[in-house]
Amino acid sequence: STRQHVSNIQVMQNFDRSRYTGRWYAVAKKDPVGLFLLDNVVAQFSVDESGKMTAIAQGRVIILNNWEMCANMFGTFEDTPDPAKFKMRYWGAAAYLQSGNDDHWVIDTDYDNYAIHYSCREVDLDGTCLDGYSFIFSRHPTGLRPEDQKIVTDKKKEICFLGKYRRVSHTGFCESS
Ligand code: FEN
Repeated sequence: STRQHVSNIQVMQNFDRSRYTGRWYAVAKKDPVGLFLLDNVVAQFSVDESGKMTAIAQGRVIILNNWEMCANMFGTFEDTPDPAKFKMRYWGAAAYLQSGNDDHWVIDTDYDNYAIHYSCREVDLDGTCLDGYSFIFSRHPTGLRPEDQKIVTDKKKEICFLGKYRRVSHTGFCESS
């Protein structure tokens, strides 16, 4: 398959942020280089009265001395001319969690069942993505519906992350905290 320029990646047409609000369970993820969320990742998107999108995310992390924690992360989104492309500023509730600024693109979603998120952190000289991450989200804690799996596989190919995803397990680790 041909390598894709990040600038040529197709994103969701006419993205509707209000239909995207609510809870999304990560069912698979492609990790970036460096610190990230391990598993039990759940995201909750909101849109405030002025139309600004925000989100909170939880996920399991292992900090120093193999200490398991549930990380609470916050994100605020800056709009861009493309309604499906955002700049996300993120930080953690705890000081040991890394903060940053990432692209946040919605590649595809039907709003009711699945969503494919993409973030390239570093673009190579040839225009391809050198370091990035992606989440496959489901509205259902049990995972993707069989009818959505082909759509998701096709999109993973288009963003050149096919074969780089790991399943995200949900063990209830973050539900008590
Ligand atoms: C996203 C959508 C909803 C909102 C947000 C999202 C992104 C979350 C990110 C999390 C990063 C986590 C980090 C963890 C960390 C896309 C789900 C906000 C980008 C960076 C450790 C691990 C071990 C340690 C210290 C810190 O910092 N983890 O010793």
